[in-house]
Amino acid sequence: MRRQVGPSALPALKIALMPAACIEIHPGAAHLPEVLAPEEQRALAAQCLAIGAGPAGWYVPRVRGGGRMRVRMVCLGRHWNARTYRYEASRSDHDGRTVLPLPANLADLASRVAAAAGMRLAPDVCILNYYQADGRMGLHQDKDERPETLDAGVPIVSLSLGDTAKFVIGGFTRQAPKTLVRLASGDGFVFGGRSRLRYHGVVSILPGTGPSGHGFAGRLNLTFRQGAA
Ligand SMILES: O=C(O)CCC(=O)C(=O)O
Ligand SMILES: [Mn+2]
Repeated sequence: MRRQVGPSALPALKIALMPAACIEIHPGAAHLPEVLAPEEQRALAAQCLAIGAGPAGWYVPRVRGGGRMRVRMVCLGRHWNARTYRYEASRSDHDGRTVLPLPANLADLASRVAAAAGMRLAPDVCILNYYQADGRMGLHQDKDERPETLDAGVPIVSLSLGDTAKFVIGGFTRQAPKTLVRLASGDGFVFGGRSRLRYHGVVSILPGTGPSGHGFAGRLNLTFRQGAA
């Protein structure tokens, strides 16, 4: 059973999605600017930061070669192991802690953002990424979920909070031409269908571009996935 995570003092996050523009970048890949209203962004950021500050919170993954990723991470629902590229129940590549459950309100939010882009998602995992000013994420495919999920084109839903990121989405090889999308606070990005396996990454963070009053510096990103269990 999924349980709510985070201090009980936090208000339950009731997201009334703003009527958002849905900008098609490729068939199956869409940018939804400001899908979250400012107060919804603040509540979501508070929930993410509370999770990250708790036990089994933020850590910096080390990849296969031993290098450190340029982002702090927490996985909810299942843990993504940066060395094996597999999902697992505990953080065996870091501290062995049991992964935290995916809060029901976050899963529900992701499903509704997917629906706003005309897709269906019942996520079992959320990866929280916390980027500092020098954070980035290299070009990659999200392909570690179950083959049937990938084959069906079940989307990834990404939500961004805080500083704007220069996000790129390309094709099905590293060399394919890329489109730059600036993901600002409150933006959604959904890629599924024929775009599910497109290469993508975060080139840089634009420090100081996030809204004031969120109570954190840098950028939070949540990516929701189905098929990790
Ligand atoms: O931070 C982002 O916008 C993208 C994150 C991402 O691609 C991932 O976590 O796999
Ligand atoms: Mn990704």
